[in-house]
Amino acid sequence: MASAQALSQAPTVAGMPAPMIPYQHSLLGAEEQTRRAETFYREMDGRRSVRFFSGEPVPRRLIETAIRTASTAPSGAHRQPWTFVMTRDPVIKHRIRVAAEEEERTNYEGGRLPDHWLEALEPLGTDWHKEFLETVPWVVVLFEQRYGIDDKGQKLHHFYVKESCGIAAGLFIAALHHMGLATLTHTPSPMKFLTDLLGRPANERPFCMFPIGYPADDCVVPDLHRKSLAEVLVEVGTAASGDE
Ligand code: IYR
Repeated sequence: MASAQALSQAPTVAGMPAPMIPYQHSLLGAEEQTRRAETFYREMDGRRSVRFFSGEPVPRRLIETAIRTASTAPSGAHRQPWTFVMTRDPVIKHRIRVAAEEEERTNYEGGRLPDHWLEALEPLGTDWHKEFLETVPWVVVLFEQRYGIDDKGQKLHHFYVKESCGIAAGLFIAALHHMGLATLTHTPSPMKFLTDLLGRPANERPFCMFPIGYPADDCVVPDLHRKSLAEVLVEVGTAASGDE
């Protein structure tokens, strides 16, 4: 019989039930659960979007591992509708910067961003300058695949593409933070230029871009505060007896 490992790597086939394998799960115990929950929360609460990077190189392997982590995201019908494009090429990063700044200049100064949007960005201190796109060691662009191509060259339907890519993006930034790297979830708008610049096929659309590196020694971030639990959480209904 094939090992669970081998089965888990078998591709699923549309219209065919996937073989079922036992789920590997370890019971942690209440104390360990609480410890892990708190530790992970504190770690993630320390993450910030960074816009000032040092030029210190980052090994390719780390970025690959973050992409592998991102690619564990759940996705509609397990179609994994994403492509991550990574580059450390100075010429490509320069081209990305020039094109992004051109779009952003039109946003900020050419009247393309409405006043309420400019006002919302004010506390972040952002403007059209995107120097970080060149100073970072790596730029990764996450493309959403609006549809797939099967092995016969036919279009393959993808489901919940935005949701799937959003979750993958979340896992990606968590993975980078966990390995001591910094990034910015960057969406210069419109992003069509990335499709052309990076030579991506017609079924892919840029979803977001991540400059990745170490924060610069003098890196600053806006003093933002996160909403309290009470502001983001609503519990409905009554607890079952015995629940905490
Ligand atoms: N994409 C622009 C504007 C921008 C939009 C949002 I929403 C932000 O949270 C930050 C910036 C830029 O990157 O400057």
